[in-house]
Amino acid sequence: MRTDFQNVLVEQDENVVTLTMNRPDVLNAINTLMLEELTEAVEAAAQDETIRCVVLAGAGRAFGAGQDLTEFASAHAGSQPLNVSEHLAKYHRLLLAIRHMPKPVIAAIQGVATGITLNIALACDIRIAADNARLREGFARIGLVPDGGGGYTLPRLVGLGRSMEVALLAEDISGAEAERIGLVNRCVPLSELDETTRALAKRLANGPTRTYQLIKELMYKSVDRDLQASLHLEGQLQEAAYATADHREAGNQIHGQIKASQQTIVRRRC
Ligand code: T3D
Repeated sequence: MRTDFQNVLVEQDENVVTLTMNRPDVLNAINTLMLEELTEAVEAAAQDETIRCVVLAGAGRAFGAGQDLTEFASAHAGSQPLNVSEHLAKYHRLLLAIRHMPKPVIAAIQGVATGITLNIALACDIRIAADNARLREGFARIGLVPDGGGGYTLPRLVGLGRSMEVALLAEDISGAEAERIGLVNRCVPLSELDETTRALAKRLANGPTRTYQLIKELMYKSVDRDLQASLHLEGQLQEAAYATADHREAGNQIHGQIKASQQTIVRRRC
């Protein structure tokens, strides 16, 4: 995949690719170019079969400070008012590309993660936060509703009551508190963030990628369905999982182990 982006660093280590939002001087605030580049990189990672896990990170001392407000302000000041739906559609393309990624996506969050950058992290499958993380649904502070899928992901991750508090008060949430309420999966010391993320990414990259894709589909579709529909989907996806080489291989191994243990029992009985 392309690696010569201006605002996104692309580093591949074996089957893991790390996409790093790279405007550290402005805490990785997302401008038009970064959004285009990140979307292109995420879509390319989805297609690239040498990649089996994607990590999203921020350069410097922050994960990201949300939409670039200077770019936003110039759009507001211009003679043409910003077409909000068109503007948001570009973010939606990125969010859907992350959600539909046929392999796991991990967000590694250090320092500030606010506004739409936080909501991009919430679209990822797993979030690891450093203990210096400051997560904030900052939209209400600038008179906006949580966009970038926040209205969807937030209540599903932390529940409706808590998501109201998070969105209405728009206060900083520490990494430890984010772990406690389920906004992130794990909070680790900053010095361990890279290593923890790398180890998890490698573990996932060495796992059954096709099965992970099916698990993602099952989980994400099921949160929007009733039990009956989820059970129906589960049947369809399990059929696909049964057909994978990973399942056959694991099944053969387990079968071999069971046979071996049975033989031991038989021998003991003799
Ligand atoms: O529909 C849409 O697209 C709109 C959607 C918007 C969704 C959103 O993302 S809403 C949230 C937007 N983000 C914010 O409101 C955050 C604004 N930034 C801050 O409140 C503070 O910078 C932080 C609390 C994030 C960090 O504070 P601190 O003291 O650690 O750093 P700083 O000194 O404020 O920031 C460092 C630099 O980054 C600074 O530039 P300078 O002065 O050194 O040249 C600052 O202006 C710049 N920066 C920080 N955030 C943004 C930014 N520049 C552009 N846009 C930003 N969002």
